[in-house]
Amino acid sequence: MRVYRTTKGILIEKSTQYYCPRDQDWDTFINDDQLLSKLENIINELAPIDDPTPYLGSILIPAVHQEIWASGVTYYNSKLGREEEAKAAGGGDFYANVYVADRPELFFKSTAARAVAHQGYVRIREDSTWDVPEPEFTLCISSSGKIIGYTIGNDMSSRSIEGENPLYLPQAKTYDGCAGLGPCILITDEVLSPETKIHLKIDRDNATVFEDSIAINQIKRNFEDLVAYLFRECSFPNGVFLMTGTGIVPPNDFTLQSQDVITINVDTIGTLINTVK
Ligand code: DO4
Ligand code: MG
Repeated sequence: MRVYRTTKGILIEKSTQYYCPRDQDWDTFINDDQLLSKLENIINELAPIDDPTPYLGSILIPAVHQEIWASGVTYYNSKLGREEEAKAAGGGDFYANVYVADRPELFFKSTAARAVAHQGYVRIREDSTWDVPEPEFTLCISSSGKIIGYTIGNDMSSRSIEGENPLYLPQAKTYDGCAGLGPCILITDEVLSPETKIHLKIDRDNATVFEDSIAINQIKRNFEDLVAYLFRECSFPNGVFLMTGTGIVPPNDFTLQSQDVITINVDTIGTLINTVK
């Protein structure tokens, strides 16, 4: 089942039918360890709506008071890209070391207010010269630390600022319009196929300028370990989103431009599309 937060209220999608529960507070609704059975109960009481178009045309970010965190250097491609980018500044080893360390790299990425929804405008920083999207399989986690669903994240990143000095990471990663999240949350009790693909496409002037895919089984870490580290000394009263890292790194001569259209598709979840402002 998929759950959307929209300007018209919550939308639940099951098979090809859509349901709209009334008067639900998003934070309470989503932060539920039994979310799947709650959704089943709700739709058993409701008739499907005739036309979901107005809801699907007004999708909001699936976060209100949930923080958005991110994992780093969880895929080999990310380790390689970062090593290269930070070499001149003497920071290459940090990335190689964290790739093999027990403790993962976890960082605070964004509040909901700094992130944008499906069809929203992400930004590149004015003081940055080298920018990429990072298409990331993203966990939706309840306040108790249970993974209750999955969504898609775009961890927009300034490679020029991050490459200048690893200590600049918060500035490379967190700024207004620094992330896309959505379009929905996939709620399922089925184990996702390890072959689940993350696909990134970047279009410029109606032509594709970069495209690549990676399967989630190429990740070096397991999702439960990432969550366990995140919850070690942090509590999340409304739950939290955790991006799990990028496995797709465009070539070094690629940088995003204004009006580029970034499309991230993950099998079974859906497609997150953002344009660069
Ligand atoms: O260490 C820098 C950030 C890494 C990251 O965002 C990623 O691997 O996805
Ligand atoms: Mg990332």
